[in-house]
Amino acid sequence: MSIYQDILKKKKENKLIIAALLDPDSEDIELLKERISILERGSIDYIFVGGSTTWKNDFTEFVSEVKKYSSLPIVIFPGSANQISKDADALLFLSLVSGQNPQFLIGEHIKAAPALKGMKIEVIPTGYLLIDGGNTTTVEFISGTRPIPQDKVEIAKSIAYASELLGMKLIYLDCGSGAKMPVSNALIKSVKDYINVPLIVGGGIRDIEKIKEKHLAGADIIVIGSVLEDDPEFLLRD
Ligand code: 1GP
Repeated sequence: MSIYQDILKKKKENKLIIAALLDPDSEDIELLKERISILERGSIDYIFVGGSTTWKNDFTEFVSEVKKYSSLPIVIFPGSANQISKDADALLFLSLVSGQNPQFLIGEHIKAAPALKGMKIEVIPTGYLLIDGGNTTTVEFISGTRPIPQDKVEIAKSIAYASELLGMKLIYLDCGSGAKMPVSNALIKSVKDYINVPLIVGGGIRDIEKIKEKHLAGADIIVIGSVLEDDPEFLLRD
């Protein structure tokens, strides 16, 4: 079964999907084996790998290391065309639809296309909306786009549905890594009711109650990153 079929199946069964984000720039490659063995014991469905920058670790080497230690599906959540690897199971072909920067709407995609053509990796077109989480995140700086204020619900809904009409198979509402506050339940619900494709929500989600709340509001996939860096055993205590 493809990753996308698996997501659709779980969505239909109303089963919460949790993705743990490993950002190569925040991880110590030496400690990866231990980090992944803890993730494997928690209730994680997928490992997402990616980030706004790749200054610290070589991306392809990092994904190979993750694959070496993990039996969970690996999904690339790329910050640029440089974040591609044949060792991953799928790649979210993210278009930053909340902004008007052509580089992240189509530019990085053109650069990545020839490499993806020769790979067996499952490519899932995804509309990515950056939402204001109360602080300036790395993705805002790097992408040069402004996040959508949480009360501009109609804007978020229109962008999400326009993305679906353009053929995107997933919609991702993200406040960015380390956001002060996550996407509100009200915004999640409004967008969810307006689209048909599965909804991913991430950024600033740091406790089990919030995970449950966001799922109840309509998130099919919850992405958690920073909390697992600060407290690797977070999901083991559920
Ligand atoms: C960032 O949604 C992810 O793009 C995860 O965010 O690191 O805040 O959990 P956190």
